[in-house]
Amino acid sequence: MPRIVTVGAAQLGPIARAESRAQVVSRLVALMRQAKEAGCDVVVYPELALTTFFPRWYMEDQCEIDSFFEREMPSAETAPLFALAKELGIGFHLGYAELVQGGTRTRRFNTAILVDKSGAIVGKYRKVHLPGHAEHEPHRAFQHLEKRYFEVGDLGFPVWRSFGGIVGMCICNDRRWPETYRVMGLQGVELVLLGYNTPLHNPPDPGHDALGLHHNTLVMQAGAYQNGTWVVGVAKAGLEEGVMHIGQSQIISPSGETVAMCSTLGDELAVARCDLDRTVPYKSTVFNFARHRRPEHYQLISTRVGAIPPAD
Ligand code: CDT
Repeated sequence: MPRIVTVGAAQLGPIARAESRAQVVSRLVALMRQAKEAGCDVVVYPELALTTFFPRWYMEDQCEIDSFFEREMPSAETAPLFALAKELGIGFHLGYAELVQGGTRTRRFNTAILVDKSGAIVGKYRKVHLPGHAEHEPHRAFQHLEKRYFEVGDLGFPVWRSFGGIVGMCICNDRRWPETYRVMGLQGVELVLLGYNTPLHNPPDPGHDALGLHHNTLVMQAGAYQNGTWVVGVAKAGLEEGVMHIGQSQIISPSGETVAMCSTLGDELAVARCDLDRTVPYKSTVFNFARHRRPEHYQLISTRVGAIPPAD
């Protein structure tokens, strides 16, 4: 019997700075209804899906910075999303900026949650690989201040039994690191959900710009194949506050092949029926970790490489 999870990759077009949470949530609600009509079990929204991608701006006023963060989830503004999920019987993945108050200090994370078909939060992930910089770099065309506004996530890369399989999450830049997938792969992950905001222009090395779409697909396809898992990557796309972001939200099978992809830079749903049992041939043969991985040799090799004397 196949284990089908029908997934909707709910790409968002740009979100303006002036757009309210209520306006954004109404866009998310429309995509959720569309996903239900398409037979989806779960709908996946992008990274920081409730606001514009604010790390592009250097800000000093903490009140202004905190206006982009959520203090509770669900909140009054996001409650309609949870209510609709429960009413329709559809799960969702949502990225947002999380502010945690308590103890001696306030903490801020780039976070994603997994919500099941009853509208209950079943998983939370906090972004580990924060790209960019912490100080203002005025020479850049725009900033990428994730290192300033967020702490490194403190939850690791857990997986959850949900939607009839083993589900994991990561966020944007995490998708470029093989460790992200492998840590979840070692826990048997079958479906990785992730959102991204990726500017087309890379200020530190514009030479990458023409390869942005290639690298996006490359890293997610490699992560899927090398760990025998489905990967769903969802963009916030298009020209947002003067900065162009890539789209090509896509659903990738454990073979490493993209089976569905968005073709616009706006709000758009791409749907695929993901048979979680298609992970089995990969996890049981070429990527049977217990049988073929050799972690003890990885350690030996790195020690020996370090021991090679420098050339004259
Ligand atoms: N949001 C995010 O992590 N974006 C980065 C941009 C490139 S690094 C400045 C990414 O890896 O897509």
